[in-house]
Amino acid sequence: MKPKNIAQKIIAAHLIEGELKASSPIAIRIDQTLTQDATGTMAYLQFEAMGLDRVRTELSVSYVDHNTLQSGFMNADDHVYLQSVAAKYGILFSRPGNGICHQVHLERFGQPGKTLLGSDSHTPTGGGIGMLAIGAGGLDVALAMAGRPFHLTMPKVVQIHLTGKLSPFVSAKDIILEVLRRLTVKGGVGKVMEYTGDGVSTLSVPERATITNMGAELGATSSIFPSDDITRQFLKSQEREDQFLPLIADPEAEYDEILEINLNSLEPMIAKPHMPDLVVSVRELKGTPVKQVAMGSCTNSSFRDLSIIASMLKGRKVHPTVSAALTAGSRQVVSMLMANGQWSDIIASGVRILENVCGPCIGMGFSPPSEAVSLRTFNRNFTGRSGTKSASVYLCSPETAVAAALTGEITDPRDLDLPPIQISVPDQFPIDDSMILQPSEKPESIKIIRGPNIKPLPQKEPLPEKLTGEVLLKVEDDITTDHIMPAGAKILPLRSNIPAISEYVFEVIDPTFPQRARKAGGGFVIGGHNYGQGSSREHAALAPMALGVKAVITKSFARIHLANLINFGIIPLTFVNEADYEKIDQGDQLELDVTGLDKTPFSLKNVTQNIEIPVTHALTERDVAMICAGGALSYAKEQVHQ
Ligand code: MIC
Ligand code: SF4
Repeated sequence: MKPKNIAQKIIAAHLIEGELKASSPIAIRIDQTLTQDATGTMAYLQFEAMGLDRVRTELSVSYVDHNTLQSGFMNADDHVYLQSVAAKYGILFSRPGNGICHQVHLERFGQPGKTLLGSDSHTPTGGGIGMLAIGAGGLDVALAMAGRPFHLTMPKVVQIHLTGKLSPFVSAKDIILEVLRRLTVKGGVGKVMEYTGDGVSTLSVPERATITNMGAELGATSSIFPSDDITRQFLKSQEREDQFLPLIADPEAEYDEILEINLNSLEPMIAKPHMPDLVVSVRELKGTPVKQVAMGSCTNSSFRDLSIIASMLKGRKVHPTVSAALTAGSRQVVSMLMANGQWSDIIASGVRILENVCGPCIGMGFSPPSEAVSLRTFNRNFTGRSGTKSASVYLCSPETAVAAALTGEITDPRDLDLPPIQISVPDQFPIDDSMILQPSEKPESIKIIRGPNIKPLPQKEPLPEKLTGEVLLKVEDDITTDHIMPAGAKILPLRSNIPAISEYVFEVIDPTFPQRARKAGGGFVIGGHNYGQGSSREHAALAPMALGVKAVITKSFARIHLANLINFGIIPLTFVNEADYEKIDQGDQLELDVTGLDKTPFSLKNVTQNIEIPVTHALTERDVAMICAGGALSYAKEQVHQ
């Protein structure tokens, strides 16, 4: 048999359709799913619409960690709905405050060799424990819960070969920032990043998870580490050693690309505003005044990270010009730090303690002051995501964040002249799953509770033969879903209410968009490369659909957003000749005959400029069928009952 790398091994063991040929369509069986509250309400409304009485996965977990501000009834309504759905349909429910979905899932449920599909783009955090963990839109996760396979393009596999060992005050975050510096936010599209080499054994599971987490910023389908003795030890410390499975690539396994990183020579790195790939060394920005430091998020909130933070803060105070805050990844992490006394060191330093949730990472509080420089141990720094459009957000390691919190300026943590810190991985973590509720034993007695914030799913008509309308917006490369459908404290509570949330589509770019779209009766959007990168939020497709967006024509798409557009019946097209992007202006009238959607390329007519532009797509037969049916939900309803 042909030798396989780790990604290919897991895919082969779960393959339902297709073959292991890079870039060809495949479908895989999903063992586990996770949802979070900001995407979960939609996912469960869709699951309910499929009419099943129970999930058909090995394990499904519903987390509440994003929408926890609860200023008003909306978030709280969603939580109650999610809790009732979980109880009824056989889903575990991680209560608000228990922790950030990816950290808790790693601690309590992640299993080497399994597949995990999550309605959150940072689901690949699970790759740190050797599972194939993939982010997707809520509808795809709902389908997986219904026992349907997940459809994707067979990824290419990139070998990231790590050699050597990190120096003191250089950490896992610096590794992934270096990968982003080299490969950019488009560098991982259609690929799985697989980590190998002797450097792997120097990294603990949570450090590996920091790297696989932020692989999402490469646009990668997933990232994965081998499952080795360190993985076994981690599972043992979580009282789950029986779930260990060794997993390494076959000796002669082939990779589509290779990247070498020597950990010995790596230094602290930092991503500048407003993209995670604008990475330079921390030394290059030395002395930049810093107003805010935010520590935590699913990238850097493990016991290892917070213990480093506490050790560096011990006996020191946050600089008077800096406001610093921290969110722990889970209650387990907090318990550990309380037990070893480090929690007090953090509090004594003047760092503000926030809830164990996403919080500032998604603009849910702790927004920076106007024009401020904010250093964050997070994974995304897109314009406005922090809640302050004029702020400059930089992404860095916990070590670099503490250095700035102490000095009031960007500082290489090695310049603090602190003695090296050794964090020993605990042999045993305190296990307390009391905030993870088990599903009901009498599901038929559970009534689903729907508060007034939960509005029915919007429907879409089957596709007409001809699409006509105006170009409502023309945007550049690397537009994120935070641009298309912003989050933050004001907008996030509307996630279960599509008519209301639609009012904010493209708010960061052009707040007149919703009104113009409605007035024009819908229309088209033109984009550059990597359109829709970033989060998995299907609201970035659903809300434009509700405003009448018919097709999006770009130079290229990001994976999850492309799938979400198809799921909601918006046609994703790309230019045959990239230069034709210049031949369409905002306001132009377009005409598209879609009778032969399955035959490409076809012609897009720019009526205003009286020219024909060839466009194409990479839709599978199944995708075309879904679009013609008016979206995946109506299509799926037929499928699950077959
Ligand atoms: C994010 O980091 O952008 C989010 C919020 O976690 C999203 C999901 C969402 O928009 O609800 C993601 O990464 O998928
Ligand atoms: Fe939450 Fe931020 Fe992680 Fe998204 S990236 S899951 S908002 S902590």
